[in-house]
Amino acid sequence: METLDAIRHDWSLDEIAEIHELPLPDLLFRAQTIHRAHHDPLQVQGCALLSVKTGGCAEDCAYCPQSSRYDTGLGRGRLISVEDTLAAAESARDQGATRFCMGAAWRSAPRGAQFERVLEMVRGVRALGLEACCTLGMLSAEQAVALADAGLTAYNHNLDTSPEYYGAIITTRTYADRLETLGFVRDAGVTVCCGGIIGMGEVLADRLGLLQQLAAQSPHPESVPINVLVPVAGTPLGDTPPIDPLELVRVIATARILMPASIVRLSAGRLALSDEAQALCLLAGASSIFIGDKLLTTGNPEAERDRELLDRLGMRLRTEPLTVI
Ligand code: SAM
Ligand code: DTB
Ligand code: SF4
Repeated sequence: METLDAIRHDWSLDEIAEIHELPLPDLLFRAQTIHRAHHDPLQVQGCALLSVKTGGCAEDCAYCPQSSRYDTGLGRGRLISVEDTLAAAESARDQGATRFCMGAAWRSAPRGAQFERVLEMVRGVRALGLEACCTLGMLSAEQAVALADAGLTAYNHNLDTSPEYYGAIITTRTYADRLETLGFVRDAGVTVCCGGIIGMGEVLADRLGLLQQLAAQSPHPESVPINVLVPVAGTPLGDTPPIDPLELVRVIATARILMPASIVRLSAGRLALSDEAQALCLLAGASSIFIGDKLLTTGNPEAERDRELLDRLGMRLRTEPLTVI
């Protein structure tokens, strides 16, 4: 048998399926064992999200309320100011976040004044003592280096699903496009935040395929957000039925086992989960949540409610940033 927590990039789909299909007590035990060897099991990192440019995106991601192809009532926003961004970052810090993620509904990060403004936002967020993360769509190698020079901690760029199911969800860009941007981010020395979404009508093999692709990256992404689809009326996936939360627990535990040192984040979709389901996700090895009542455009539990939940579990928000670069 392999060493339980060896860092590997060559997991086969059969091996991943074997882990994912373990009896839940065995799966959770294995995930906890690995989690405790690499992470503090009582601490959760709070991240905050801010949409710095909302809606009007040219891509056709079937889950996304910000695509200009669907009528979700969002309109077409402009890039907000550095001042507004830093005010939001400061209040996120006051609520207990140590990582601040700025999202923009762009196919690719723009050049010129708007990009310069994003760099200014990154510098300002770092100056507040927060980790800074951006998700701006595709990047060039030069843009990745400029973000690194501004002090960016992490870049979020999700693979979303398996290569096989990808085409059913997005047609306007490819898996290879995503991997290319991730390569630029890695080469620039910025940490990688890369995960996906479950509950989009995919089959089990797609979840296993996504996990295989995430773990195949070398080094593993430092941060792996696992989102549950938030169905938004007007998008092609607006009527998708909810998944069994225990399926989310299995995906989180499997990610935990495949990528022992990575931070697995329980990301979008928590409003639809019971406190008990969220507790199981944390036991399965998730050690980060978004705090604050808004994700990018959809809702998230109130910070106060999350504090109460962590209290009831005897867990707490980390007070220090996790990633130092
Ligand atoms: N435009 C950039 C991009 O796609 O890379 C950045 C912003 S995009 C909204 C960031 C991520 O949010 C997507 O990759 C997707 O994984 C996630 N996301 C978007 N809409 C979602 C939804 N309705 N439910 C769950 N996750 C969602
Ligand atoms: C990620 O994986 N989840 C976050 C973050 N990366 C940018 C985004 C979730 C968005 C959920 C839908 C919305 O609020 O618009
Ligand atoms: Fe645009 Fe990102 Fe939404 Fe896709 S997920 S439509 S790229 S904002």
